[in-house]
Parts: sequence; structure tokens; C-alpha cells
Amino acid sequence: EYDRKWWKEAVVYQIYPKSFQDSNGDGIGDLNGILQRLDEIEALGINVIWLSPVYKSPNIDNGYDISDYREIHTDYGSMADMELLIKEAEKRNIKIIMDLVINHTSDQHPWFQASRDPKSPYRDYYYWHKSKNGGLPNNWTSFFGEKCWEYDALSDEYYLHLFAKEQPDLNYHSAKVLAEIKDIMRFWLDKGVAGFRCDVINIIYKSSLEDGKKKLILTGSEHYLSQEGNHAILRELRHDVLKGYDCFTVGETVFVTPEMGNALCAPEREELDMIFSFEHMETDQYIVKWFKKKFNSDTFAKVISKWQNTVDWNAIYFENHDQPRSVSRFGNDQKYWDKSSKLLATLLFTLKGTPFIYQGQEIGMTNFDYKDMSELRDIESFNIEKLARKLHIPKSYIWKMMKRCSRDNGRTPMQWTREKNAGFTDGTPWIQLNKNHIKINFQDQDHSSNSILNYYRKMIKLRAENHILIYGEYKLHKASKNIFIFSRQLNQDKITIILNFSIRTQTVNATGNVLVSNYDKQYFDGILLPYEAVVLKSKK
Ligand code: TEU
Ligand code: CA
Repeated sequence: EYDRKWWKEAVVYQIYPKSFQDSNGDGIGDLNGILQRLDEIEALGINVIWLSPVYKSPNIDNGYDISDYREIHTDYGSMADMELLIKEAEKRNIKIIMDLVINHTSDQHPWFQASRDPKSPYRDYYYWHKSKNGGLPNNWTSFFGEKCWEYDALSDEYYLHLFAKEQPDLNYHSAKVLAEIKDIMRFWLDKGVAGFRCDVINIIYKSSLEDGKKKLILTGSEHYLSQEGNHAILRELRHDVLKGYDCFTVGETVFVTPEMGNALCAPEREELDMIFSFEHMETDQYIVKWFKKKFNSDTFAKVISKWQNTVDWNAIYFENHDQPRSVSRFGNDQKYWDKSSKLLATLLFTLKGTPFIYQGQEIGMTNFDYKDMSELRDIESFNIEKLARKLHIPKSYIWKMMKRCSRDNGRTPMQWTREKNAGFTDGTPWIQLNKNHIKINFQDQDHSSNSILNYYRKMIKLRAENHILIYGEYKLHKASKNIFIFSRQLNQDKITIILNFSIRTQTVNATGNVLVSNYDKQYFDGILLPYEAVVLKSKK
């Protein structure tokens, strides 16, 4: 038999609170808003909600800069609202996992403020260093395209920040830091949350601060990517905290290879339960995401297959709050918007691993329709734009980069209705809605039996009712230009998934009874229409 785990059988729904549902007209989504939408989430068949950060934060990076891990941001409500949300979700058999952002804090966190004093007991919570030869302490570069040392006049030293300068990195060489983190984790687990999504968790331990080998991106990363000290921390958190609760962890792990992935989430290592790997999300870019190349479904399929074959249990995802919308990227958001959204859903729920849906994906939300920089809100976009201007990249090209790659593509508010502001808010939204909510919205799709939304519901139900789609062995049959075919096998049963990633008709060789077709076909004759997805059942 196979190793059953509730978090393997679950489907997770990611909520980006700021853009989900506003309940008090201030234009910002909030906890009460989520509470009002629990029925919709339940009806989708969701078992777990991953809540992007709702903690106290100056919101330089929308909550990924935490100034108090035990308080709720007043924009989102109160701790009482949070407790109510956990309770109401539980009534619907929905668990909540929190975002655990522990590589860095906000520069407004009391720890950091205290640490600016060289004599403070908090000094070693962060990396403070003197300038080296009149320059920065080392030559590392940050994730957001800037230098990663910031000078602080108060202490006349520099501090390390791998992200924005308002996000100083914590120093895990100090045992006090890890002890604090353990307490924070217990605090939330005791409130009844069912685990954590761990932000950039494979870079938290810096084994040295020496100069890095000069690279196009992330100079210095060989000193902090998946270091042995990082593995030791994860094992310690598992042993001292997580083991005592019925919970799971999913690590957001940047720049991982399948081998590194296994070292982080193979069960016998007792570190993480699963990870978000990035390789499939990087198949449409050169080196960095800002330089896109044409999406090529066979590379996409091959990369996915490689991970399916090497990592036994992975988080399956095509979208999150850092990524453009999948239908605009891997599908076709014009003529084949409906079919290609459904094709991607078919893939999402038939791969081996725990599927994660990002809010709005279930109705096929697309990239933003903004006209210029003034409509953007993301700090990463602002920093990259500044850098690109410094490099004399033409303005029109910079805007093209933003349109295709800005994280704000995934952060436009949830499109609930066709009305003004799409039922997201009665006030002025903190970021503009996509005007296509007239065509793409939850309410209309709820009422239309063959909508994308209802297709998601159908696929989630199918997965829940067929253990073969959860525990069955993965086998690649074909990853060629435009065609991706694989199967799942368990005992004597076999389910074959056939996907046409092109706008042309294709012929393939496959037989079986049709379980699902995004064209509502009853039988399969080997002919695939544009963006057709079919799921066939047969015996081995
Ligand atoms: O993301 C980490 C991360 O790798 C991203 O910054 C990524 O490089 C970028 O989004 C690709 O466009 C996590 C969070 O998901 C992100 O929202 C935070 O900004 C970041 O960590 C810092 O906490
Ligand atoms: Ca609000």
C-alpha cells in the first residue's frame, strides 16, 4: 500500500489577502472578506488555504517584510478576526497554513531597531559589518536587482539584505534567532493553523560572507544556497516544533535542482514535506525572468517530467503572487482562453504532488491591462525599472518587460462580479482591477455549467475520488512539440492524460474511456482539437 497523508490528498488555495475581498470599503482586502468567501472556497473542493502574510508590516513588500510576527496588520483586521477565520474554516474542513517569512524581517521590526546599537543584545540577530577597503563588505547582489548592503549611520556599519533594503536578513549563526522563530511557530500552531509555507527557506543560512564568484545574477549565492547549516536548521525545526503537531510545511525554494529538492523534502530527511521548485516556471525566460523567450510546451513538459521522476512528492503550481497569470503565459488568453485554461487545470490536478491554486486562477484570470508604470505597485518592478533605466534600456522596452513579467500581473484584485470594481470593493481599490472582469468573473462562471470554474470543481472532485491521481506512479509517454502525454498507474489501473498545447489539430495514438475532456467529448478517436485535454481510463 501507499503512504497516505492528508496533505497529499489535499488541494491548496492561495489567498493574497490584499487583493481577495474587501469588506469595509477601504479598497484593501481583509480577513473579514475571506470569511465572507469561505463558502465559495469550500464549494470549489478546497481543503487548505495558504494565507500570504497578514502580519503587522510596513508593507514595503506587501507583508513579506514583517514587523511583528504575532500581530495582524490593522488593514486586515484583528487577531480575533484571525481566530474566527480559523474556526469558521475548520467547520468547513478547511485548514489554514500561514506564510512563514524568516529569512528577513522588516527594518521596522523591534529586533532590527534594537540591533542598530552595536552594544545591543540584538546586534547579532542580523549581519552587521564594517566597510571593506572603503567599499561594501562583499560583492553580493540582491534578488531585487540592487546591492545587498545598506549603510546605517547610527552604527556606522552595513547590514545585509538579500531582498529590499527594508528587509534585513536574519543571522542564523545566532542560536537566539532560531529560538525566537520556534516560539513564533508554536504561537501559530497553538492557534490551530496546520502548517507553513516557508518563504525562500533554502537561503536562510549564510555559511560565509566572502565575496562570491562574479555572476550575471545573485553573485554570492554559492555561500547561502542550500547549505548544510540550512538543512540542520530545518531538521531542528521539525524535531523541536513541527513534530508535535498535525501539520505540514511547503518550502519556497529558489534555484533548486531536483537533487537539492530531494535533499530538502525526501521523507527520511525530516526537513520539509514538499517544495515549490521553479524550473518549470523558468522555461520561458533567458537567465532572468525579465528576458522572456517564446513559451515552448515540450521544454515545459520535459522539465515537469524530470521533477516528477526524481522528487517523490512536490508542490504542483503554475501561479502564485510572484508570477504572471498562467493562461497568459503557458496558454492562450485570447481565442483559446477557455480551452487552454482548462488544459492547464487538467495538468495541475493529474500530476503527482499537492496541487496549489492561486486566487483567480480558477476563473482563468489574465495578466493586467495597464498602460504605464503609474498603475504598478510592486517594489520589485520599481527597483528593476530603475536599474533598467540606469542601463539605458529604452523606455518602451522596459514597459514591455513590465507587462510580461511584473508580479503585479498576479496581484490585480479578484474578479467576483461584472459590476464596478468586480465586487472586490465599494471603495477605491489599492491596485486597479483588470477591465476584463466584465467577461471574466466568478459570478457568471458559477452559473454556467461549462465554465472554467466548474471545470476546476470537476477536476478537484475527480482527483479526490481517484486515489490513482494522488498516489499513482507517474510515467511520461510523450513530450514533443505541442503534445504532452503521461499516465498515472496504480495496481491494475491506468489513467492517461493527453494534452495539446497548440492551436492546431493533432493526432495521437491512445485508447481508453474518457473520464474528462475539455471539449466535453464522450469518446476519444485520437484527434486532438486546439488546446484539447483528455483524460482516459484503462487497464494496465
Ligand atoms: O519570493 C522569493 C523570490 O525568489 C522572489 O522574489 C522571486 O525572485 C521573484 O518574485 C521572482 O519574480 C518570496 C515571496 O514569494 C515574494 O513575494 C517576496 O517578495 C520575497 O520572497 C521576499 O520575501
Ligand atoms: Ca478592507
